[in-house]
Amino acid sequence: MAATSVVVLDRGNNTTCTINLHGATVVSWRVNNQEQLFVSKQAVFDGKNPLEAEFHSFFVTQFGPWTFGPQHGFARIIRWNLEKAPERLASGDVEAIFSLMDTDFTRSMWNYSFRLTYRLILREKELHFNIAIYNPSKDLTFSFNMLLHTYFKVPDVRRCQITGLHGSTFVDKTREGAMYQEGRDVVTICEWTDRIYQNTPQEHIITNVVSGRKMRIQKYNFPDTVVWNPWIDKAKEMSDFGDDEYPNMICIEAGHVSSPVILLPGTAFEASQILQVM
Ligand code: TA6
Repeated sequence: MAATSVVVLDRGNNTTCTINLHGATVVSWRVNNQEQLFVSKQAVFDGKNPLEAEFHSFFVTQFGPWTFGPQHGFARIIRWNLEKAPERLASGDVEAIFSLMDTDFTRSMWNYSFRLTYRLILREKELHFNIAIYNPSKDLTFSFNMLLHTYFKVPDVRRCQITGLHGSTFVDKTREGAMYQEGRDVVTICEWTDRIYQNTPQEHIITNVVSGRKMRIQKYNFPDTVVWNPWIDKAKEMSDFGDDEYPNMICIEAGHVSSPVILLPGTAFEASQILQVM
């Protein structure tokens, strides 16, 4: 019998978080039975492709196209290990831990030894992520990018406002990577948007998510924030994203992508993100 590929954290009160071990991808986060994350109806759960148009993947080693392996790196196309099955903490919160190590497959694309640990805690209205990558080598330094690809479910992306971007420099991938400075206090989306904001503050708030509520994103050791929505034409080009689904998602990603993380032998890098329904 095939080993289970889905792990559920259940906090009670219809508050759950479901992780597919393929890419350690969070495919559902329900708070009081309300889904907070966007999953495309076209998402392919075949255990091979990234669970695109879902919620959250790790792009260790590379953000974007990559000469030596798949777009956005390999961590989202590999089955992770369940290091610690969901366990209720004294606080009532539920914790699970996932891990990934180098294999012949990862070494065929990126010839380094690494240990990646990802800890998830489900609280009443919050989801906590903590990611640590360790370089066990005695003499080799490696560098990588890391990004949490977070797709929030929204009734209408045109009504969402994003705080915390004012004054930040951004790379606009829709304009051949031209660089600008954000002049708006709150950012809205009304066309194809694909931007890497650099050195952003630790907190962003998105308004008008599910049920008209706000979502707070707090990030630590992730200096960048990516804002993406494919809009209609780009959505049509994607096989795993419905043509008419773009109004119902907003992708706000905490990452370390403008510059690589450089990890010396025997050292570790840690970063975290807290999502909170307000
Ligand atoms: O994070 C933004 C982005 O890199 C966009 O440029 C767009 O390509 C999106 O991610 C989706 O990428 P994917 O490979 O998952 O289809």
